[in-house]
Amino acid sequence: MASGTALLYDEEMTRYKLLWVDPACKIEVPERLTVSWEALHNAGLSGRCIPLPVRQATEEEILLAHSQEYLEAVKKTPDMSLEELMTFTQQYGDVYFHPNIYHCAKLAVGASLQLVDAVMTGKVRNGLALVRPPGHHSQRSEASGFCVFNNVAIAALYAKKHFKIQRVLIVDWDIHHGQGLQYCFEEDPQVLYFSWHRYEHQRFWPNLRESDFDSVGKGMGAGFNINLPWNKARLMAPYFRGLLEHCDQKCLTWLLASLQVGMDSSDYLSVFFHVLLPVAYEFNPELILVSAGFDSAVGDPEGHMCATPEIFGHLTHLLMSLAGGRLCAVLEGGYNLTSLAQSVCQTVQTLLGDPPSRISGLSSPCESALESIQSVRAAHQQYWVCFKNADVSLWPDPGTKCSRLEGDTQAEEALKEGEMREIVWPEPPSRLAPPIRTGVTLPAGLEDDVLTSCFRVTGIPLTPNQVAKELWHPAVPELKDEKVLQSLGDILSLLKEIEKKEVRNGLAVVPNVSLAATFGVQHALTSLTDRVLLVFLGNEAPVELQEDGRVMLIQLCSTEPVETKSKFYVPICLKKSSSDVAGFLHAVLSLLLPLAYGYDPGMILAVMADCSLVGAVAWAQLIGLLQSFAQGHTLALIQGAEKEIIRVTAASLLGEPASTLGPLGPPLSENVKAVEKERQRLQTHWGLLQTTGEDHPRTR
Ligand code: Q9C
Ligand code: ZN
Repeated sequence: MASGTALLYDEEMTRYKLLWVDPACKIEVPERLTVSWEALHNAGLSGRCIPLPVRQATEEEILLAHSQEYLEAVKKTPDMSLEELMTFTQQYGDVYFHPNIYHCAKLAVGASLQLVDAVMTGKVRNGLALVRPPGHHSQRSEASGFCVFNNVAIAALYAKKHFKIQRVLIVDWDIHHGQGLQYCFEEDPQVLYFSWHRYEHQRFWPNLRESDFDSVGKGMGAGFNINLPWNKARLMAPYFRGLLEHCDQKCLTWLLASLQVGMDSSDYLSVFFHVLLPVAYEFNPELILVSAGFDSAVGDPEGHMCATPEIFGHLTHLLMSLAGGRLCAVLEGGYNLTSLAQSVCQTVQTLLGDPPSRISGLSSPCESALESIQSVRAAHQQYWVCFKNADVSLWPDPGTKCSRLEGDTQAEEALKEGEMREIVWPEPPSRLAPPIRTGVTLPAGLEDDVLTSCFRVTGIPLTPNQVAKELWHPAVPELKDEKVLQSLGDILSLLKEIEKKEVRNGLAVVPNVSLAATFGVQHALTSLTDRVLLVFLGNEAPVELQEDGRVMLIQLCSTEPVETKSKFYVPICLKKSSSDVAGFLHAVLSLLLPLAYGYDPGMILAVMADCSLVGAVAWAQLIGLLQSFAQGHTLALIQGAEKEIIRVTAASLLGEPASTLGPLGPPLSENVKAVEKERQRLQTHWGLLQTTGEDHPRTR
């Protein structure tokens, strides 16, 4: 299995800049690359990456996405005078040329192709190309939005051509719509393009009608273009100015901070759970390209969003379970140098396999984000079975909202006033990872390649007395069983290693999984954390857990569970779940992940009590996804000793990408119903479960 993270960078790409006055272009500066590079160096991250040489793209490669005429025109720019460059620039929008930009643009494409080569040949698992100029706005015969050649478009076409792959997913998390990418692939069913972007009903650049959610692709490519517009910012317009006038300086600062004009981490994650990830799993990509623009992070002068840099660690992690982990990130925008550098570091650290930071205080997506989510799910309902049963009663008519609203001008002025104020946010905490990734305690005779990379932990068998002291319910018959007492001693040692920060996560194969789970939860609450998430696959979960919110139990079972009103107990009854992989995945993406992000546990227990409930591959995917939480502190407990399950669990805990789930059919409708029932029940408590606007109370 491929391992390692490639980093592509060449100082040469800092050697062009804006040579005249243009307010629209002054933010695209060479320092964008140098600060990113230095931040990676200072955080000790670049040293852990595999450096790959950057090369120039060939003309043939550039022609994969661009016209001969356009290439010939750009080719002449190195010899142009300043005046000629200015004139040449004027035919395009929001872009500038420089005598050295053609050279840099060839390096930016070449770096992206080198990365694709390394990932597709298995030389590395994933990587990042730090490049300038960016690419996603550039079109067949047109430069646009600081972009000269479309790096990611060429990378996708190159991957299709040279590696004969049939499904490439492009995730464009830059805050602008990559219209160049959309135009390039809108008729191509082999390239799924997803973009979210600041839109404001067409009032934000590039102001295109076709950036709205109803542009779903054309012809054979219908369904393979997904636009999620952000429309929030100007809603306060009529009130904003008046408020500002009656404020003193301090009150003004507070007001601007609290009147979020941009989307935040809750909005971004909701879109991943309820739009991108379901489609991405159904699409089953062989390669993921990320148009990694960081102007979608807090502090950016273009995006004005509120998501902190940590979110990119999570977005990256959520994608790493797909395509066998083959992920190539290519820099696009990002204009606040501090925010950009932090976001780049978060992305690379996740690519390297370090656990993402915990994110606390996640709430509901805002009303406008919910409207966008609902709209895009409705628009794509006919193309993706994952949306078949989605509740999409409301589908706002696009195109009716793009006229200027009353109060727009005032709001724009007010926003400008806000823009001049410096936005501050806390520096992301350092993501220290314990020296040992995975500790295991196993019965004798279980040897395997994967398991040899794990750290063996053996404990001293507990006495029945000790067990009684640790447990809430001491009257357990198995107490005298030596094997049980040994396994509890093993788990105790494992948890102690985690507590000492020597070991990140663990796997224990145990004879009595219910008892082990109760013991593990109880001990974790005593010594490790105040919130444990217990994910239990089996019919007999230890449900007699405290009701004070210190434990959240998500149970996947095959028999009808007891009715519950608790917001910390989530039973999901799935029929034939081992064959209904799509139903299982639906439960994970639309219920389990949002709940876990909302709960923000300090420790995860993932318990496999009944191997017949879910196949090894689906389980391995779940274990991978769960490592988004609790700084990677996952303890997996498995009943019995089915070798394949043990092997894939250890591999996932070690950070190896799980095998793909393969093409997914439609989920069983009764399973979708079971999941939906729980989602409906819980969505007022856990806002990240929401997928529709209006009829549900806002919690923000
Ligand atoms: N304030 C990239 O992020 N200027 N390009 C818009 C409206 C164009 C952004 C002006 C921004 C282009 C790669
Ligand atoms: Zn951008």
